[in-house]
Amino acid sequence: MNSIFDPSEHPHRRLNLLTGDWVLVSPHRAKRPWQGQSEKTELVAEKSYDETCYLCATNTRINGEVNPDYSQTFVFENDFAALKTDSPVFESDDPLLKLSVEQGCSRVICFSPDHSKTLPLLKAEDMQAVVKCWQQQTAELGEQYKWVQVFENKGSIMGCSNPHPHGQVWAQSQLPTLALRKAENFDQYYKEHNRALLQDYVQRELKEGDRVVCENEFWCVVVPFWAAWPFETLLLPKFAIERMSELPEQAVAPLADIVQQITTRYDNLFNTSFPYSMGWHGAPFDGQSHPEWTLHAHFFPPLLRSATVKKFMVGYEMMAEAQRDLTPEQAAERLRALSSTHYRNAQ
Ligand code: H2U
Repeated sequence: MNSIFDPSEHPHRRLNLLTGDWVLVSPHRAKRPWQGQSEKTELVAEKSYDETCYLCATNTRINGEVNPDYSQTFVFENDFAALKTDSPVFESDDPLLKLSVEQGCSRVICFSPDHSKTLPLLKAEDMQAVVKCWQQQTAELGEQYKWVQVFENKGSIMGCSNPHPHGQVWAQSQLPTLALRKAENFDQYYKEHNRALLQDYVQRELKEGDRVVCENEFWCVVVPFWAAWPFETLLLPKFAIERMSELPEQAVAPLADIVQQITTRYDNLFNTSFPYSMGWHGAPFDGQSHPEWTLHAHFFPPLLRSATVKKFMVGYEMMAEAQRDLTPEQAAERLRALSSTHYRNAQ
């Protein structure tokens, strides 16, 4: 083995500054053969309207309510909400069996009435409507709840229950585990450097360039240095902003653009409707300013080497820590090289 360290050759660990978790990078393993499980290719909805879909306009949902004849986004209270507004307050500080009742609400966001249009396929103005909906929902729920989680599960492989393009927003009164951990790490960095961690990080990534996938005047997408999923990305602002609710008007269209840039590249990677879970993290709504926080989004896609072979986070990952084969730099290079025109629009 070569005695000079080469990150694209030699196993090493990288620290995720946001979670405090390490990830093991084993680049030489990318060459191993695969005879394991294959996933089904994601079926792409062809029809703009499906009479059996619970989310299409004018259709009846499972609880008997009829969806309006909506023209852009449509938000409704989840009929099977994971959080309830009126759970009775209760705490148990038992050292072995701790419990704390949580109050909150969960809503479903239909991105558009078109059953076949995932985010990269929406018209620019319809994608902007989705961004404004994320902003409006975050602002509204932030009035009442400390944490507002906007996210999208895309594809059945990620547990998405309905092909109609949609996301969700959950709001709750306590900070969930990952938000709390991130808040602590942002706080510590701010105390040490008097700057927001992610504002320093985005400048560093733009300077280095090899993990940048795409960018515009306001936003950029990188495969983070510490990415765990093969094609995981981080969407970052190039300006100071703490929360989605504070999005300035001039950054809305560029945000819609960058979301379409990254999701188009994802679909083009394996010529499939690329599955992922994505979500937004911004400063908690606790009535205070949080200069240590920077609004950002994560995309966590499960696919590894084709539309049908996914990365399994199993034995070592469950028992020790996350592990990846191809390096974040190699993943960024592949995503960057892809066309920014969606393959379904290219013919
Ligand atoms: P996912 O596909 O990401 O699971 O989200 C869809 C949500 O939509 C799911 O949480 C809700 C499910 O509870 N839903 C309704 O609230 N009403 C319906 O009629 C169908 C689905």
